[in-house]
Amino acid sequence: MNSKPAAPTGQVRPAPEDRRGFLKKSLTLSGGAVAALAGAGVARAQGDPAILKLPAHSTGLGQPVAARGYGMPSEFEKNLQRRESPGLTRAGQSSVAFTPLQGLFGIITPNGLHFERHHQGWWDIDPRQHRLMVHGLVRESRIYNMDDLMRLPSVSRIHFIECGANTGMEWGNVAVPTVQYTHGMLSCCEFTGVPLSKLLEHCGADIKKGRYVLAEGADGSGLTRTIGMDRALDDVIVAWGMNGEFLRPENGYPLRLVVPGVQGVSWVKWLRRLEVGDKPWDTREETLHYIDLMPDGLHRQYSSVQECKSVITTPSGGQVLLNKGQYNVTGLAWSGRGRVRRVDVSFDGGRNWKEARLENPVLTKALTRFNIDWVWNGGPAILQSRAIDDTGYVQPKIAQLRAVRGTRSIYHNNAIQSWLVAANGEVSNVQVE
Ligand SMILES: Nc1nc2c(c(=O)[nH]1)N[C@H]1C(S)=C(S)[C@@H](COP(=O)(O)O)O[C@H]1N2
Ligand SMILES: [Mo]
Repeated sequence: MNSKPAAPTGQVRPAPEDRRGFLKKSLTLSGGAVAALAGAGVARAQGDPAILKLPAHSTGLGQPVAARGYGMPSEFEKNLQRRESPGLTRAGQSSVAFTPLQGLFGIITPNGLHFERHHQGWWDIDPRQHRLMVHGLVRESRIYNMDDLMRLPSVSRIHFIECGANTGMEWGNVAVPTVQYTHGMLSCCEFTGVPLSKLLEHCGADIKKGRYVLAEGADGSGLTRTIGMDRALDDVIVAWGMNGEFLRPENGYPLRLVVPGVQGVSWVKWLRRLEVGDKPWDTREETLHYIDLMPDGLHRQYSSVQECKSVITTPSGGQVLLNKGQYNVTGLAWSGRGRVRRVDVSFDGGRNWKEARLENPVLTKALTRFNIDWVWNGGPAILQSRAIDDTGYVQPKIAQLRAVRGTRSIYHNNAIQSWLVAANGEVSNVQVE
């Protein structure tokens, strides 16, 4: 197989006369997601040298066990990477690397592909040196080391994390070509840690007077966010585990806050301090940033729940359908308020809708995978998905969102995404009123 270093999926432009060649290359470049696009017409077994000629792996001796103490993806999948959107920020230390949603299956994000967002760079902190202080309106201020924390009763829960700025570049108009950049500030993992409620109880927090908790990170940005006490006592986790292993350094090793349903900025990484208080702190990251500029010129603050949203990940911008016929259309849906109840898919820009299959598990405040069959007739088509959560909230069209929020927002864009499939099979990002 061809293993040339790859261009990003969005830039793949196959020569029309070499469709088989492109199919091979797309397998190499982008893994299973594009392979699925090959659709029908691949049953050409007779005379196929890939079957008739025995390859080395069928006749020789393979690699021994533990050749790699920590396993790595196949050589053929090396194009599936987190990527930085060129020119988004001036310094890589205050930037974003997006998750390649187009190449993932199911609902769990592999740890090495979890998106990254840092305000002042990431650190690999020695867990023996790390401390968490809990103080303020508590009976007893305490300082925990990692061993202390891991002796407390822990839970493991699957939740999505989405940066409030996800899809933010698309407020004014179409801005970026692929689902990696439109929706890739989104990941979903199983997190393990001690419920914040247990820690607060352990310190004797005054939950009558202390209506708020402040969380602070140990990185240079000293990132701080206020969390309401009701939420703090509900499902927030002080977490060290991520998909069965310790958090990755980029994602807050050795300790981060998990605030299910709430925008990423509240998921404080390298968590070092929790303070119980009687009013919101109104820190920089909740008064100047992560706020919504409304059409009347006022800023909306503390709009931290990520509303119901969905996106088709295959086919999506930058991918190419090789020929007409049968396809599996797949995507992700989620809601910061609970479970996804239903996802509808349109193939004609929102005129007609069909209900998609939700794959198990369908968990609260987690990504939900949906699938739906589609027979492409070879003509232009506009694909959309629309999610409804168990509160009955329906994901809005971009025009509905703009009618309320105006066009100058950055954060909290949960609009329906449209992908245009052109007659030549190329898929691109479009906006439909
Ligand atoms: N200490 C600290 N915590 C932080 C940040 C940070 O820069 N420093 N970034 C926040 C933002 S804006 C987001 S979206 C999430 C991103 O988490 P991730 O890098 O694990 O994807 O972490 C949040 N927690
Ligand atoms: Mo964020």
